[in-house]
Parts: sequence; C-alpha cells; structure tokens
Amino acid sequence: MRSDRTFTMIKPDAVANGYIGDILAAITKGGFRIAAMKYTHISKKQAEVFYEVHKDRPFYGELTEFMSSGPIVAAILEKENAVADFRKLIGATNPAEAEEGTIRKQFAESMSKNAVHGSDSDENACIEGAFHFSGCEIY
Ligand code: DGI
Repeated sequence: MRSDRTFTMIKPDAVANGYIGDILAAITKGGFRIAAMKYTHISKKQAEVFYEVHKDRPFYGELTEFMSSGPIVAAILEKENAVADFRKLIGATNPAEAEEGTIRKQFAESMSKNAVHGSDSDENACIEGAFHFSGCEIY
C-alpha cells in the first residue's frame, strides 16, 4: 500500500454504541479520503491473526475476544502523512489519556474498548489493509 494510506477499524464497542456516523464524520473532517470501506465481522481466529504481534501480551485473549464480538467497519484512508496524522486524530490507546477532541476521547469506553484502530507504521498499514481488502476493492 502507498505511504499516504493508513488502515482503520471502527471497533465493536463504537459500532454497538451507534458511533459509526460520528466517527466517519470526524475522519472526513480530519482530511482523510476513504479509499476502501466495509461493514464486516471477523472471527476469533481472524482476530488472532490480525493481532498476532500481541500474542504474548496478557490482554491478547481479551482483545481478540472483543474484536470478534460484533461487527466492525474496516477502512483504508488516504491523506498525506496518513499513519501519523491518523494516530494523532484518534489519540492515546487509553482514552483517559487521550487529548480533548480526539476520537478516542470522545467515543471510547476504556483501554480495551477504545473505539478505533489505527495502523502504527506504513508497513503495518499495508499488511492490515491487505488483510481486509483486495486490490480491486481500493478506489
Ligand atoms: O495502536 P493502539 O491500538 O493504540 O495500541 P496497541 O497496538 O498497543 O494495542 C492494540 C490494542 O490492544 C489496543 O487498541 C487496545 C488493546 N490494549 C493495548 N494495551 C492494553 C490493551 N488492552 C488492555 N486490556 N490492556 C492493555 O494494557
């Protein structure tokens, strides 16, 4: 994937809480173009593969259980400096530490139910985008 793209998921908590529209609005207002998007539901096995980097962490079971607990919105976003700018827009992993105005500050429930995912590098954005989308689904 190009370096002006990042990958995001609106997580099951935010979907269940009715925040899809508000979060997409914040993403658009933040200057990101949606290059691909789908409403989907990943299995526990898929969540385990997606978050394999965290497999030795104590929260791995809880994280993969949660991410497969309900539907999500997966999307590829485009903007110059996409990865870093999107991490800034979503705020800290723990919403209690997220800056005012960030997506996590506004819409997240807790450290584990933190509303959105954002890739942490161009390389991971590429891997994560390819996990959910084939080339012909990216516009
Ligand atoms: O890139 P982030 O999503 O901000 O954070 P990360 O890649 O370090 O962790 C991935 C997800 O795992 C994070 O969004 C929420 C969860 N997580 C991270 N650290 C903890 C955690 N969940 C719990 N319960 N406790 C943690 O310390």
